[in-house]
Amino acid sequence: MKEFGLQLPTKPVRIALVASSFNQFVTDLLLAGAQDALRRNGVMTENILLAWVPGAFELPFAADRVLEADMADAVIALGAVIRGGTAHFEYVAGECARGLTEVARKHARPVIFGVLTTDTVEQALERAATDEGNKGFDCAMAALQMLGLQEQLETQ
Ligand code: INI
Repeated sequence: MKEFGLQLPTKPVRIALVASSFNQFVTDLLLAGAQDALRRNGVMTENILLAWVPGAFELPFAADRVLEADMADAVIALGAVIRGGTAHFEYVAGECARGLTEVARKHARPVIFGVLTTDTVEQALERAATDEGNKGFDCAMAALQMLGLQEQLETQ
């Protein structure tokens, strides 16, 4: 059996962070976590791009443009959609997830879903915590692991 495990890329990679300014008190924490994971794993600052969008609904567009311009090998989309009793939640969260999936397929590059979808602000902050369980950190690791897998599959 041939097995390809979770491995970090051996070559330099370019990562794009696309972040939503809606609920920025949460996305700032996700961003800090993602940047921390990238730096700890040797991604040079000059190989990290950061693009802000107004809300999670706009994340797919930004991811698509960045990949279309070949500015990154993988995109990490960061957002926080908090229900707060509005039906808008379903549309924003659903279209964001659907759009990001479409972008990943279109460009055949990893697009990582770092968008929190929670009922409350407290739940969102819990998942963006700086000490443990930061979703941004986890998403950056996922991006690197997917690029590591891609590298293994392309060179085997
Ligand atoms: N955008 C978010 O990122 N999070 C939310 O919780 C949210 N809510 O609740 O409405 C939200 N709405 C804005 C949306 O993403 C778009 O920016 C807006 O509709 C303009 O297209």
